Amino acid sequence: FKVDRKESAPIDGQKPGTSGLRKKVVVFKQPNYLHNFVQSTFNALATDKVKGASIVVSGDGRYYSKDAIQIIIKMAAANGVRRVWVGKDGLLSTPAVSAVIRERVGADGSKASGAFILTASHNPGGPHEDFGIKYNMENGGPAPEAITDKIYANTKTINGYFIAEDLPDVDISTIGVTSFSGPEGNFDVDVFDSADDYVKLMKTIFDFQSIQKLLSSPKFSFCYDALHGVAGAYAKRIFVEELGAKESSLINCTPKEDFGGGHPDPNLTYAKELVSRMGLGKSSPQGEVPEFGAAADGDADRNMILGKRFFVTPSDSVAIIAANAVQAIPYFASGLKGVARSMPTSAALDVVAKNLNLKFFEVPTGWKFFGNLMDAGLCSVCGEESFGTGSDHIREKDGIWAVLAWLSILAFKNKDNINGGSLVTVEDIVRQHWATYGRHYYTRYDYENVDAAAAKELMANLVKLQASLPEVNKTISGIRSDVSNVVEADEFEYKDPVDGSVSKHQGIRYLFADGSRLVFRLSGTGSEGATIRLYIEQYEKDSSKTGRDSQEALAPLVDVALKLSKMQEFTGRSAPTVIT
Ligand code: VG1
Ligand code: CO
Repeated sequence: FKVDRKESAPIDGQKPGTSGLRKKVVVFKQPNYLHNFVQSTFNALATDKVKGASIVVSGDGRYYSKDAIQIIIKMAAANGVRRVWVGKDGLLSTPAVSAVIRERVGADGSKASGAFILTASHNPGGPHEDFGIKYNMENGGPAPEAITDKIYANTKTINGYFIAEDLPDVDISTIGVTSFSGPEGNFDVDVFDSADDYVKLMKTIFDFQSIQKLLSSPKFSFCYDALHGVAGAYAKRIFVEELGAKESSLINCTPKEDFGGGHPDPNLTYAKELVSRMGLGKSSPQGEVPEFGAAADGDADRNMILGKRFFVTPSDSVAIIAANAVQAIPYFASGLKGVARSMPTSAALDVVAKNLNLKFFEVPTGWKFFGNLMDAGLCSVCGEESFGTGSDHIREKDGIWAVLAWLSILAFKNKDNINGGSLVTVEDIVRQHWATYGRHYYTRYDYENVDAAAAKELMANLVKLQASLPEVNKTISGIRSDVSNVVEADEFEYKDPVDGSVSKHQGIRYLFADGSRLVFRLSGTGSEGATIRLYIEQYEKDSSKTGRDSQEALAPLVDVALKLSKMQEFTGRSAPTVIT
């Protein structure tokens, strides 16, 4: 092939958000749009991470992925990349990409220096929905802000890109290596099995035999919903082939370009089929309710964990995994290096860290902040309230890992009664945890696609209010007499303890005397308008009061949050789009 240089010019709005660049497919299909972003990324990387390097290109299989992969292959060739690794059919979950970067060794001993991940995660897919792209580094984690800032700056000055236009499209549905020769030597496209490397890694972390025993016990039943995302490509291999679950345990496990028209977000609103099977829906479920249920998002880095008629909040989930990891998961047998959560995530993990005397970190929203801690050996288990849980086995959150972690804990708690005695259930484990550590009642209200200017004003007003806490407390006591006082309020700022970098404006916090918290943030992953997230949390230590309904327990605080922020006045919304 030969290398062509194409003239181009900057296109507005290519600033990567919390997790890469996410826009409508029609935006990505504009001439040069994807090309500009890819070239800007190559230009932001050190030369040796591009020239002669091996890079991974794959994603959750959403609409436009196949076209994008061919474009990126041609641009990689023209930019002097030595090989491109592609998961079969262009499919690799986000955690699998991270695992491939860290673990996979090519036939000739090559290792990947980074990856383009093609996903808009939990956003819907299809011709009128979202596409996305992000770059992950050599450690397997999302590019840090220093790099994403550089990419963005490059998109504002770009005047051309390199592409090998005469390179034929590569068949990515067949495993094998295709070689081409170009002006600077050979260029290979290596199509490989999407699951092999990931499955191998999971087997080094968990005790598959004990999980298999649990899954095959007649007392246990299981349901996994991939919401037609890429998790389906792993669920069949791991849960059915390796661990012996029944095929009928898997629902929506065939990856689809449009996620079957659904919203691939594993929560109580969007994972409808699973929610109803687990006895949590409005109508009564058909047939027996499984003991354990879980779901994933489009790119399989998120997870939702359910018990029989029981929802586990993600904030509780990471705390419970941390509390049980050393006994239940072989990978952690020698102890946890530390634990971390994102700022809006509930403080359930803090209590575990304190009790177990573990290093603890609170970082801004977004997985990229955990990577530095893990690389420095400071953190083993971490999580976010947004259904993200993971560990230092890779540098992304990991949906299937979280399910295997829960199955491991269930297997451990039931190891002596798998044949006789009654099963220790998901609900038992959570209630036991609350009895030991107290409970953090928690809910999140999302206001999606709000007018961007109105959202900004609402946030600015909340910052302004922070100047006078006595005023705020007067307002609050006028709203509810049963809510305690605000003792501190600020905008969250984070100084990375490893590299000293500072991230400002990471969310507005109101901290109450009784440990309750209200947090307001603007989403960084939406593709249209603004999304306001309101996080509400209240701690209950008294074990006789940890069994209340969460929305009921939080009602006074919700009331205060909505009135203090003037949510309806600013946004015109009388109710949130989604409550989790
Ligand atoms: C959201 C979540 C955040 C998560 C991010 C990426 O970001 O709140 O916790 O890390 O999505 O997840 P935001 O800025 O919209 O609140 V994924 O599964 O979209 O890669
Ligand atoms: Co995701």
